[in-house]
Amino acid sequence: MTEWVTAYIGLGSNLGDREGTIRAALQMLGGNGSIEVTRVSDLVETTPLGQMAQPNYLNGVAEIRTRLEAQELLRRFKATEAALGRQPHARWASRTIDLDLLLYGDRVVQETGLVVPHPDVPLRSFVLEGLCQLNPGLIHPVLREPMSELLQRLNGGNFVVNPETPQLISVAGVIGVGKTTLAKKLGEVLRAPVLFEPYDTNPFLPEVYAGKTELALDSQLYFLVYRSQQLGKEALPSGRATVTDYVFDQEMIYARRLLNPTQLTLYESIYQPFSGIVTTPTLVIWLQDSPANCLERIRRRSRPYEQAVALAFLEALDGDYRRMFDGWKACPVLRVPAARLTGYTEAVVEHLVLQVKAYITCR
Ligand code: A4P
Ligand code: MG
Repeated sequence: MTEWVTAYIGLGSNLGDREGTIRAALQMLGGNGSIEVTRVSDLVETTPLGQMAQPNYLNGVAEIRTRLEAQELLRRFKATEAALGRQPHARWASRTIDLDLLLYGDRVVQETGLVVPHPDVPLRSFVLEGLCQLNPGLIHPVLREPMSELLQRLNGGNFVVNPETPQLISVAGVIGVGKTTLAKKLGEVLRAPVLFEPYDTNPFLPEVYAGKTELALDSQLYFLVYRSQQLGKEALPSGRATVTDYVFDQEMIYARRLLNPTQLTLYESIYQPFSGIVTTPTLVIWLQDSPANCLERIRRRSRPYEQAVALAFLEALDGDYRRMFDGWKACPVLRVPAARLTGYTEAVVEHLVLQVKAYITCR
């Protein structure tokens, strides 16, 4: 027995009377003096994660106060699961009831058979929504970010870390925001290869910037071919991090801005098959700054052909990125204001890398 600790339980069921079993589990847990169930979130219908043919889940979160040690609490969960008919099973099989210890106060536990906070918390909207509903100010004790911020990164999605696929981290944002610097830094700290945008080898780009719009299609095709080679499914190692200083999908943004209607129609029909063969990012880092600040950086780095870029163009791109990421479902999006990275201090980099690691596996 210990002093009273507030903890959060992830509730899940996808067999039998799902709601009845969840309520019964909470009643059983609360039926002894060492656990008090204080609040229960809405229970929501979710489709099964992990691409298995299974019935839908009912998921929710409960807040408890407990005097049990974390390991003892987990034993109670397992006993309750067994009493409610959960069969010994393969990992991630259908279950009458699943009780996960999401948080135990702000303790961090890394023991055999028990990891707290539960590593899937940052990946699941239905868990974060439940936590936010019960305690809007709750901070993730390892990531040191509000649960509401973690929720926003998922855009309503639920994700699974898959070590069998390449762990692609793509840095996105308008020209001049500082993507390359950030990508290099991440590559260094994660000891991961960094793939750069081939802007300096694209023979058409300076001419397009100089006003030769008839070469815009050539320039876009150059990027498309080069990027699809960089990001081809066979090109990146599985289970390891790779960083890019661009996101593949930005190609459509630039195409819409730079191509005339005839070029765009042709480009779109070519884009589709290419987009099918590239690796989907595991995480996007969207670096954000005002278009005026980006223009200032472009002036300072003085790549000659970029000097023609106008503020209005950067403003338009900024809106395009916003629209793209508002509807982004492919992976979590970590929004980083450029001002927060000023000087890339050790503390800033450490915090950023902590966030990144929550969404990938690094072998
Ligand atoms: N374990 C370690 N840390 C913890 C913790 N903080 N809480 C160990 C609970 N258990 C923890 O768990 C496997 C082992 O993890 C335990 O022996 C324990 O020592 P388990 O509950 O027996 O097995 P599981 O539930 O299949 O695995 P796990 O890792 O808990 O996965 P999840 O997150 O429960 O995933 N789709 C939807 N839509 N909704 C779901 O709730 N759940 C799963 C299972 C798959 N798909 C789903 C859902
Ligand atoms: Mg479980």
